[in-house]
Amino acid sequence: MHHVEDTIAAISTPPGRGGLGIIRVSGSRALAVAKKVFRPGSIPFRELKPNQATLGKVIDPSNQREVDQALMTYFKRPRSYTREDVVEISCHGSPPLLYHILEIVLQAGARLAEPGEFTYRAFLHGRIDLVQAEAINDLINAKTHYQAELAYQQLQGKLSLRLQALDHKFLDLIARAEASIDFVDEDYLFITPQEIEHHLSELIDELSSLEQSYTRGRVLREGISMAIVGSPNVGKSSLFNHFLAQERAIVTHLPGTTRDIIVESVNIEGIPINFSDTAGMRQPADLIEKEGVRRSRQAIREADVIIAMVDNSRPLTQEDRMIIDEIRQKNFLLIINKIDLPAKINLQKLPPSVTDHRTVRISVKTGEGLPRLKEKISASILEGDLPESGGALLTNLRHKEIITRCLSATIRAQSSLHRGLSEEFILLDLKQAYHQLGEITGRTSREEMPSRA
Ligand SMILES: Nc1nc2c(ncn2[C@@H]2O[C@H](COP(=O)(O)OP(=O)(O)OP(=O)(O)O)[C@@H](O)[C@H]2O)c(=O)[nH]1
Ligand SMILES: [Mg+2]
Repeated sequence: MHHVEDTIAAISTPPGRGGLGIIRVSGSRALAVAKKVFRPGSIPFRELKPNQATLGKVIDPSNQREVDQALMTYFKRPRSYTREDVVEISCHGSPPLLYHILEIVLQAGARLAEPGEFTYRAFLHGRIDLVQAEAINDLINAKTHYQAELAYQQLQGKLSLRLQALDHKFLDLIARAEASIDFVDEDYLFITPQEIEHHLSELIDELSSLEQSYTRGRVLREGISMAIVGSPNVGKSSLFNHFLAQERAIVTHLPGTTRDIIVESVNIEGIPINFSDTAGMRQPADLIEKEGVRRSRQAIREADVIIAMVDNSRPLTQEDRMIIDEIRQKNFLLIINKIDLPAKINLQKLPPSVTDHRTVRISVKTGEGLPRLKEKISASILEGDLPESGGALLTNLRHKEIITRCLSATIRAQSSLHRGLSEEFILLDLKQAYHQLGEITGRTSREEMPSRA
């Protein structure tokens, strides 16, 4: 377990070479450690001011040799990332140099920080809650712009605020229900059953809406799966290659070129997508093609979004219609490709529900319609209302599972009320719900943590 009394240090910049490398030190001895290893250029060490970068030299105390020129910034507690005294030494980003300076810092009285220990201290000292600590990790690991934006909003406390509001509601309801039990003889109702009912249904609404936000949050965090399907030769692999910006799948003029599923991840409008190119669907000519078609069907079943492609330069075939029929229940877009060629396609026979707003006309060859297709894809995934509400989305499975448990406990409390059970029973579930909720923000574990870990 971590010793929170220790002064900790680590290289905070990523491994590898770069213009700058930063060593961070946090804890009660941070300044004392810095004093041994850093000599300011123009002022005595004791005159260093917080929040100001000072140019100077890093010194190896064992032989008084200069190691590097560096900037040192001192953040005085509690106005620092960890709420402890923090010193940052910004030197040149050379791995052997950084390791050498880290060693000097450790010899001067710091201990090597565990992974995530700076953030853990920020949590421990109440500067951030657990949701925000997790957001820092998400932000650092974000792969797309939206993921970064969502994590940043979570770090700014949007989700925490929404959870805090819930927390207060629970606490208020619990307090008033308890008072009604404790002062039952006083002929004064602290809360009527109608009021309890009102509060409970408010809580249930809010918890359900949070729970539902997880699906959209998950899309942004983990991405979705999307498959292109269609008859042979319509241009599926050509579009796939276009999105990948490389000639990943073989494209030929021969129908039946793609025989197996190819999956790659791409990033469309900031959304991470697991994208599959599939074998053209038709009456299979041989065993391999038969297996290919079976896999295409499976891809249709498993994908979150389907792109069904047809060819503008020829009339719809039996196969085209069969495919469109198979995907109608799914979230899909109908793509009419090869609009650079004369139109021979007959869309009249398709139901309006298919052709209305879900159709995009493109030519992979000339590039026409492709930007609009990207917009359509992101809109079909996000249903158009992002990212304003983004920060208060649940993106994390841990959070979602806790909210689900909290919701069930609240629903149990409501049914106890409906069955006319006494406040004690309702309170039991309410307290459990409140306890669950605290596990998201870390309130529960902080309450249970000994004050000195
Ligand atoms: N004129 C024109 N030709 C295109 C367009 N897109 C693709 N093609 C051509 O259509 C042919 C088939 O393209 P593919 O991408 O292999 O088609 P596919 O749907 O993957 O075919 P299978 O793998 O056999 O199912 C190739 O000769 C492409 O160059 C387009 O927008 N316009
Ligand atoms: Mg193909």
